[in-house]
Amino acid sequence: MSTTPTAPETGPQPRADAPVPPPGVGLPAAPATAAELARVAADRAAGQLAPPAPVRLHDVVPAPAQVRPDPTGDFTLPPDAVLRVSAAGRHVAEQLAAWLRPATGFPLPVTDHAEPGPDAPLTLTLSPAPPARAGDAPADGSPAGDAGPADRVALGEEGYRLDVTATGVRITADTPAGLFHGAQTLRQLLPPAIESVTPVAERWAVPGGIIVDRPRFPYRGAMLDVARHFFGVEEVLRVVDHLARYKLNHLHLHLTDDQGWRIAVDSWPRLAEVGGATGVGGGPGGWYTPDDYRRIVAYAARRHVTVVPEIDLPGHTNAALVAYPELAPGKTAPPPYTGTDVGFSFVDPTDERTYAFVADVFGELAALTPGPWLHLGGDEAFKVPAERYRAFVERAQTLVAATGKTVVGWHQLAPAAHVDGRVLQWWGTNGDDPGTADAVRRGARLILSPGNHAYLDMKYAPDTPIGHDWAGLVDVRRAYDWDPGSHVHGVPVEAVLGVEAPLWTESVTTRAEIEFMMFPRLPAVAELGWSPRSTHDWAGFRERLAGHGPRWTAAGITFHPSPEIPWPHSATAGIPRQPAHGHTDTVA
Ligand code: TNX
Repeated sequence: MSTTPTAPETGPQPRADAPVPPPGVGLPAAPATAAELARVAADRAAGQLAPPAPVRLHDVVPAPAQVRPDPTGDFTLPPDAVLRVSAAGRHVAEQLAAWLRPATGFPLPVTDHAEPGPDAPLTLTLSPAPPARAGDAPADGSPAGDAGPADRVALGEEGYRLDVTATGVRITADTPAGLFHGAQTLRQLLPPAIESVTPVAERWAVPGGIIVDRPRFPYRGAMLDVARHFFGVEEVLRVVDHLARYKLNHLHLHLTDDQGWRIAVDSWPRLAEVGGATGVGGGPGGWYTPDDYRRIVAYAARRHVTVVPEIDLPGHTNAALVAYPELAPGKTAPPPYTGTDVGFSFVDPTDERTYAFVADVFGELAALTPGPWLHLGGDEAFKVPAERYRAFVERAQTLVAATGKTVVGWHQLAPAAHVDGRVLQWWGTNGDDPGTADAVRRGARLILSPGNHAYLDMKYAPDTPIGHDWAGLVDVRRAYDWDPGSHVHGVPVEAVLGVEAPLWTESVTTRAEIEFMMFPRLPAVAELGWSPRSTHDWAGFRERLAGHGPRWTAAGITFHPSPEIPWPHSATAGIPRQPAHGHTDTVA
């Protein structure tokens, strides 16, 4: 069931200086009959009476680089809307239509630009952006805020332009990724009920104006630890959707740890078969077959998310040692580990067999992974003496680089020699880190995951029922109030590749608990990665974020109703204050 929304031609009249609608769109020039005259008059009256769009153009998370609202340009999606798309953007248009069909109940057919047919109210176009003009604001700098005349910034690999007028919505980008991000923005500009999986009676209004947008940093990610507790493919795909909503473009999978090895390796089959059979608390564990992993990678790729697989070495390897005692320093298998301590295990750095294992595992993983990154861990190898550790890491880095991929590792890798392109993931809690700054001077780039701001496994508050607090409590403000561009002393913004929010899962066991820890902090970190620093504003962010609560409720996404956010009442109704163990879906 749905109401009959106002037809596109009945919206408020465009201002004289508003963009001219393409021919064939808008009011008929000269109605021929009295009946047509009456219809146009009625439509005009309805347009004047239509309430403003419930969402404001400024409400998008992450905040766009440039926003220029035009209240006379509000648009209402009609039931017979068609999406017209240039060929290379077809897949994005199909995705957008699939997001909008369940709640609207509209058929929303997708047609090719090149095919004959009426002009459509929703148009997605891949076209090279006009070159940036001298004096234009850089998209990653200031001043941004409202889009002024300087709305011709180069859109780049991921940018887009969204034009909403009374007669239609147009998204333009240079790449499918840009179109996809623009489509996610449009989704957020529709009323929250757009997230409903069943048809809703609603006026599907979009606020008028122009958004020109592109990211501040190229790497924006989240990590899911599938080693402490295993999460199946469906759970991971849902996490990919969460990332894509907020324009995050990397999913780091922590695939191995003491408690479980989660990816099948043909040349070392016991890694998954034996090492994958355990998990924290003695649960059944699990692992991904190559086909499972390919499915995740492909699903993510269609959402412009790159998978970054991690094999954690030389520590965090108890599960591998259980499977292959020859890798253990004493050559005897340790008992399987289902606790939550860290730092006790390591592969034997003095045995050549260990390096054959490293080469085989990363070789197979590289073949399965289209993305450019392989993460080799490197954290908390407390039992390996510093010199041994450094020598091991330097060989492992070389073996990873030999697969043709770029090495990523936790910032404990810093003392090791630089290898081309190397990226360190910094998880410290004190930005005064000379070792990391030195590695950056030697060529490393940084992904920022400060434990006391970006760690999604930290508790929000003392009474948060799951999570850690070794890095302190991380409420939404703490997740939001830091600057990746200047966080580590001596690391210039040019060396910052981006941000990542890791979710370790020692105490996280269900889909609902994943979401409870991610929302609402994931959008906070996403905004730090995407939005120009000049848009940073806690007061504005909490207001914008509040409007997302009803969206998550409608989409069945569990979230922590943080008291810092002025949620509308409807957003928190029905949301449990604490995640229920064993439930995957706590919201109707
Ligand atoms: C530290 S941060 C770890 C993980 C734990 C996490 C818990 C890092 C690279 N290693 O092994 O799961 O703390 O917060």
